[in-house]
Amino acid sequence: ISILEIDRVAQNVVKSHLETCQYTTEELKRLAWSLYSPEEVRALQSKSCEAMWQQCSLQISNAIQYVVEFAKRIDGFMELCQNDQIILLKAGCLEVLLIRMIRAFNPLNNTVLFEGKFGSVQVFKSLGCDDLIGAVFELGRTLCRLQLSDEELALFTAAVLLSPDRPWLTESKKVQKLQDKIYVALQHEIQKKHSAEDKLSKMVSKLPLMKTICNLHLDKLEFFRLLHPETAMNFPPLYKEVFNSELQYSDPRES
Ligand code: 4D8
Repeated sequence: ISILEIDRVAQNVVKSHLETCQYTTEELKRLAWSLYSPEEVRALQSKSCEAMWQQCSLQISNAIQYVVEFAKRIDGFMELCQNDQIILLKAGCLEVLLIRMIRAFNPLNNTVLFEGKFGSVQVFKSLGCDDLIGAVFELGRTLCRLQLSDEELALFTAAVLLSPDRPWLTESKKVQKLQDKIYVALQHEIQKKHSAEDKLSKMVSKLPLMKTICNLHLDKLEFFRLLHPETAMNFPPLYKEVFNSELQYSDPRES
């Protein structure tokens, strides 16, 4: 592949990322000052488990819409068959969200942006998913240590989305080719800076923890659905579509 093509890939992916991030880096910097007050934290903690799940699924569903838009703008994604587009989005969107989370994560005080303010693990207490939340915050801390630029973030999330090893893909060779180019572009981007040469392998080494978190989230959701079927039925359609365990032919690109 030519250097020209790699540059074109990088430009397209970075542009798509910047156009589909709901907050700019400047906005996030300003927001970092607004923390939940102790009273607000107490109020969130005393919410019912159902209400908090509803709130979180809404936030996730909202963020997924931007990931779907990101995918659509990546050259080559829309040329994949519809079946594969759906498989890649369903399998990859939580991982992408978890990587995107570092833009909205403050490692200095271990807080994340949630509904306009920064809060610690305490904010999510009433979900009853301490292990899941603990793992999410741990990932946030370790990913933040890598100090990824928006360019690196864009290329990394695109590479994760275009994973050729997702089950049931029909054209995984096509996906592989797209991912290869993105990884070359990412390596190229990393080399531009004086950053450590093993940065890419450090990034890739976080993928197993992300997979663990995704599986933990699915387990929690399944259990929640058993306890509170009526609440789960009212989760946002996009959240249900993406995380439904049943095999079904829904299309997250349309919600
Ligand atoms: O840009 O859309 O504003 C997390 C959710 C991020 C989950 C969101 C969340 C994000 C996962 C709320 C609940 C990551 C941004 C804000 C909301 C991703 C946890 C924190 C987006 C990046 C930060 C900032 C709870 C946004 C993991 C797990 C959910 C259950 C339903 C149990």
